[in-house]
Amino acid sequence: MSGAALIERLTAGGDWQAARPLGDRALAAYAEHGCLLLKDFASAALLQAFRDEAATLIGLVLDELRLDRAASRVDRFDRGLDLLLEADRPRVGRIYTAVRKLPSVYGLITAPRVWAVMRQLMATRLPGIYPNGTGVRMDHPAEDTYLSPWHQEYPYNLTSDNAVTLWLPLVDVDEANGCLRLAPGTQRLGALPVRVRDALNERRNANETLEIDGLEAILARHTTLPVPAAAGDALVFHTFLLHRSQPNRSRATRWTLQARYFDFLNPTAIRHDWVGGMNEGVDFRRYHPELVAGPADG
Ligand SMILES: O=C(O)CCC(=O)C(=O)O
Repeated sequence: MSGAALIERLTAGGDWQAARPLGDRALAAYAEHGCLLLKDFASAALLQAFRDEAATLIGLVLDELRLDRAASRVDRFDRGLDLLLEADRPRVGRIYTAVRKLPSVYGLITAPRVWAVMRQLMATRLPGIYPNGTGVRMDHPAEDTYLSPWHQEYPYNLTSDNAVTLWLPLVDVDEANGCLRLAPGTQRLGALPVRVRDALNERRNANETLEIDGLEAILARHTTLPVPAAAGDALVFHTFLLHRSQPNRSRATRWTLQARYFDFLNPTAIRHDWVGGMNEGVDFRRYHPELVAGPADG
């Protein structure tokens, strides 16, 4: 299947207010490919609320640093963020930690439409959310340090092997600013063995903690494709689906929201007492010694 045909197959629209918004075609595509692109998923009001709230945070820090946003080269809700990046990069790191606490973020990730989709995708009546797996990424132009290499979500978040990530762009994403790259169908491989580099993320870069063993050979057997999306669309994908970041080569920050959901009724989740992963201080090796490949260094 061509990339365009595959994207078309993964794209789902619909009445997001309905109790069961996903139709049979979308559910079949998810079962086969492990991912879906939900068009116009987020409510416009919540998206706007996020932009207003983020603009407020940025404005407060600009004022504190006595920076004049009129000098900004960005003409968007995050006007002035470029000035903050130049003036005080560590401070922008603290804004990164703060934005996930905004009310609009909770509104977006706990909207009834999200729970409806999660109930359908996981075929469960009791989905849960993994609080430490919620975040708002700010990927800045030409800054590659925090880009995520190919990975599955499962070893980072554990909890349930029936689990879904919601990845929601807060600005349009494309090949220029780095939309997500997915390997559809790889969820069927199950949890892949990993080399453990920093089991508890003590070095504070989650992207350098685990490394999939034999990755090149796995990728050689699968199609991978970039998935451009508009602000307010949502990508939903299975916890075993291989995916990775792409660099931001545009002139503005790429803002995206991530939240992770799991099935409370899943046998693995029950056996493990719904325990989360490294963000909850849990060492993956304790729960999955069979998935640890090669000599461990961390
Ligand atoms: O947004 C990105 O660049 C990567 C995000 C990702 O891989 C994840 O949230 O698991």
